[in-house]
Amino acid sequence: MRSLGLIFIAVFLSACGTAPTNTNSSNTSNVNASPASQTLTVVDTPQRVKDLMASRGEQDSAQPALKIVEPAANSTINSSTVKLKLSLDGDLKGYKPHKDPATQTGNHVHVILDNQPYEAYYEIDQQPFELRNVADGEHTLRVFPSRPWHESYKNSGAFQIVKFTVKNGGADANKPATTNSGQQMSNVNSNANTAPTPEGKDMQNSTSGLVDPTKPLLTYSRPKGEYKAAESDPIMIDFWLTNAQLKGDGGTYRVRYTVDGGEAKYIDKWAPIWLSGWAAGKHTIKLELVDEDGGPVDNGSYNSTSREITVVK
Ligand SMILES: [Cu+2]
Repeated sequence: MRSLGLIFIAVFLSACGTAPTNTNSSNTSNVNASPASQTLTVVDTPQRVKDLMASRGEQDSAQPALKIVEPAANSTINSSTVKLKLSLDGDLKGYKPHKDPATQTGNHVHVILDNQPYEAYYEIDQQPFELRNVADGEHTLRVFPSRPWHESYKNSGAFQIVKFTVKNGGADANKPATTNSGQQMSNVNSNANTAPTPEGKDMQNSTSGLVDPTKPLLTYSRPKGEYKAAESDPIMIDFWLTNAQLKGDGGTYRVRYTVDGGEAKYIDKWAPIWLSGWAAGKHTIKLELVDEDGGPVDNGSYNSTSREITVVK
């Protein structure tokens, strides 16, 4: 509420012509701006990403086809640790998930349990991946391949969703969510020193919504987490769409985004957008799938997702 108030004050001041001269919208340096008065503008893909694209040869036009081998669709798992196995196929053009140890970046797969923020899975054919402390109940798992800068591949076959159920899994409902990606085994009874350490993480408690995978579905992907230095401006919004074509792509749907509860804006073509002008601090990004009149399109509540990110300058 306080930040809304500040926006109104800023608008009022500029309407009266008494605003400082450095608040025009083309000024993206925001030297004197408070978080409340940020003005976001859609900008071109940043040069650093264009350079990365160019250095990757044909990979950007790959058509990766991802399959969820495990958990099997509609299976029941009697454990709170859910092992994930993927297979990658299709026209890869050199695309391969792998984290480069030097840069700590690389191609990876976004893995989404229910409607939680995604986890990154890098070594999909080298190391197992597990979701830990998964609560009893019905769940969905969504996966899709991503580039080092977290832009998803959007060809058909790239996205997969399965439903599964955890029964008597014994997850600790009181366990607090961990915020880092704890790459070591969470249990202490492991004596398998020779096994590769699984990638994975303790999950927050959640269950699936009443999601129908055959109906229009918006999957929130980015932004997520903390943004620093060159990555903090511009910041990419990216998402996956299933069974829904946007207005600008010949369909009727729209994706609505709202930052910090401000003015709603629309994305009418399925592609990432880059927003510049972020002030340091926490921000909330809401992505919604709506029909051509702006009405909500519900699918188990997944089509309206809010995430908090932190911008560090
Ligand atoms: Cu990513």
